[in-house]
Amino acid sequence: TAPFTWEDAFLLEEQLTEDERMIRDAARAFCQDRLMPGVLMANRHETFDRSIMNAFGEQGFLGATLEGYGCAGVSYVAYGLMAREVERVDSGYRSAFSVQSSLVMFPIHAYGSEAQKQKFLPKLRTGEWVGCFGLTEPDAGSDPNSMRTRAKRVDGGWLVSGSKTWITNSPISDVCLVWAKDDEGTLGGFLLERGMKGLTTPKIEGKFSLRPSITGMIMMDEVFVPDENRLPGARSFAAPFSCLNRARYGIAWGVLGAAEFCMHAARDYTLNRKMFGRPLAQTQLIQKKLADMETEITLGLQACLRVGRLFDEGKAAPEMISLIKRNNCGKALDIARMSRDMHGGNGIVDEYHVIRHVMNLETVNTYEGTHDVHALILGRAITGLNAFG
Ligand code: TGC
Ligand code: FAD
Repeated sequence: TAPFTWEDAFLLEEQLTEDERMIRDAARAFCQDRLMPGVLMANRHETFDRSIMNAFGEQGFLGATLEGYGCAGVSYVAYGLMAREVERVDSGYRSAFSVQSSLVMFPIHAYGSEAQKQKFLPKLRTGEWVGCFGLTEPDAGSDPNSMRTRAKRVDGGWLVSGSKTWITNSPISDVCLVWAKDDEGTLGGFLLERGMKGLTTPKIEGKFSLRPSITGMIMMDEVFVPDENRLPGARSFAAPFSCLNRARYGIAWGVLGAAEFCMHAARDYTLNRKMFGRPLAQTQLIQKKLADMETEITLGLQACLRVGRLFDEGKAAPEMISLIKRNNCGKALDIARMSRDMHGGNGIVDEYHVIRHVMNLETVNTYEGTHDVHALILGRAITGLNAFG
């Protein structure tokens, strides 16, 4: 009979190319050596180490799927494998990586002018500059179409006014990609640069989730944005949603890295801890929990690989991405909570890292389209009826 490897139940390894395996191995080593040692204190003190962006740049992580401008041009499967390794350490670090790559560099690459690409992409690629993506507003979360931020036409450019909230990296960003409606009600993407008059980016304090990531607002009081800073190719919501497709796809891989960490920790802990004269891992209930974790991680990874291959062939529908984003976030959150429970009292201590993943995954289940919003996207596709009204 064929052997069974619990760490790789469906032999994902065999389904990757040699290049993808190399990228994955390098990403795993970098994340464990460079990111893991500082994460406990970053979480405890709610601090983001800015130099991580430069380190991502040195590793070639930022904008890795893009062609030209010094970017690596790797496959979407390779991008997913990187996200999985980063999020094995922390969802907040994966946020920093995915926002810069999929939500800032991708739209400039896809919808920007040649001058915008030349000006922004090389510095974003190295991490010398940090970017953020401003779509959500205090009164427009799941329904970004109800946004109030406006870009008023003036001589030579636009006066942008409004506020964005829950914006990853905004307090440390050199460039903020802000989505706003113009006088005609057409959606546009505007590149606001640090130092522009009327632009401030206050930090949101007191998060109990994603604490190693910095989150803030973008406040805009008639910020003058010259014509050359509007993305010429972005003319509707299809533009920001095409960015979200890429980030959501990366999240679907990423959360399984967090889930794998939590499962491996639960396995180690219950093998080593004895209660009632035997290892906890030798009890039926614990084995059932490990079997559930193994099943969901294995099915989730296989689904990611399938959608990743379709992405690389240009055949990934947005609903496929909703399916894996929703499923994998929900399952990863369940797995992290289960692992926390299996650690008993120790499970609430940050040194075991599991409670941090539980807290983080609450955010990941909510951002980039909540679990229920993705159900409604799928429901719309299944029934042909739009529940969003
Ligand atoms: P709807 O009528 O569905 O679509 C409007 C236009 O957009 C097109 N479109 C898409 N195009 C590409 N990919 C997709 N996934 C697309 N979804 C829609 C659509 O074809 C249409 O195009 P056109 O050319 O005809 O205008 O719009 P709706 O207003 O009914 O939208 C409904 C809904 C709920 C699906 C949408 O608004 C939605 O996805 N809401 C969730 C909001 C969200 O995900 N926000 C994310 C903010 S960014 C973030 O959270 C970053 S966290 C990052 C981190 O730290 O890692
Ligand atoms: P709401 O839209 O108010 O939803 C509240 C609840 O109502 C949810 O359970 C939702 O599922 C439910 N709901 C909504 N509509 C319906 C419906 N029609 N039917 C049934 N239930 C419904 N945004 C950015 O633009 N850029 C970023 O970089 C960014 N980073 C983030 C970082 C963090 C840490 C967090 C927490 C959020 C971030 N976001 C960002 C915002 C994120 O995308 C939003 O929080 C998310 O889209 C949900 O919007 P909301 O919080 O306003 O919730």
